[in-house]
Amino acid sequence: MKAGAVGADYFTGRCALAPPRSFSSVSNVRIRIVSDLHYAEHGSRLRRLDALAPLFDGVDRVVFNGDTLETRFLDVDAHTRERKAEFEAWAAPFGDRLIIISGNHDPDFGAHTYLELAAGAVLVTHGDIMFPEMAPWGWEARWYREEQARLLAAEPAQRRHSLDTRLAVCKRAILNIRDLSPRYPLRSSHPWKRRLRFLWSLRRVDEILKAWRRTPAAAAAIAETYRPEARVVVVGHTHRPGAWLVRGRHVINTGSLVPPLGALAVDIDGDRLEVRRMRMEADRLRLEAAPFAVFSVPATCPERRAGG
Ligand SMILES: [Mn+2]
Repeated sequence: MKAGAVGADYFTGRCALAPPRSFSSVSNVRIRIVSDLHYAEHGSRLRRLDALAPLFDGVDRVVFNGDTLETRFLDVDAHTRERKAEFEAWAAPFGDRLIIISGNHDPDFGAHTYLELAAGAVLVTHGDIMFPEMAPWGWEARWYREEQARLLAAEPAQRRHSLDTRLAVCKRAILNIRDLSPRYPLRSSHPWKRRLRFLWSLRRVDEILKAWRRTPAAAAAIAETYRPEARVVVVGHTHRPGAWLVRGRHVINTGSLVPPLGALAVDIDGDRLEVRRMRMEADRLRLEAAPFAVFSVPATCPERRAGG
């Protein structure tokens, strides 16, 4: 698909699947990106989907950049099925206004594994490809590393080094591990199982801190490796919100509605990119009026390679 096919230079067409058709007729698209909502998951502040309504105020499109909700256990868990049905019923009226990128908790949910916005200047992806272990703090870390390496090695050499392949492999590894593991489903209403998971997470606290430290460079490396023209990389995944300048690129992590570190929304309007804090207040999401950070996005990318 050619960049021109979607008109106003926001979607270049180089996403994993075709972008919504309506983009072809929109010339000035204001886009808001959030991530890691983890709807109705243990610990998430998002208990009611209608709390998300303010996200649609003042923008044309809203992007949920992964881990919107848990979708890995549809076959074994009624709670998961109910939440997904609820979500789909809630999302249906928004149609093309809502764009869903898959994460590691929802690896086969949504039409995209990444998006390129502002003519390729902004790369948006959940961030589960930042680490070979996918989530280095998880008990499955080694399994993911080995499974991703195995799947990648099985890809034809000419396809191995593309962003699409890399992300497809990541999502496939997540689904494979989920199927292989005798420990699934992890979800359980039993408090003692939650306690065991909590104790495990304490063991992994050093891995979480390391992953936080590695994230800005790892996100920048995605652009350096696959999309050199991207000046801004927007990720989530680690639940640590922030904005960093890494080797000439801006990296923004939109955090999570799972406490304690907080969540950010990224608004792109023309060449202006604003980052603002958001929080749940009385069951309604509130975005702070004053931006946390403002960037100017290049309208064109001179470094863009043809056909890359
Ligand atoms: Mn994630």
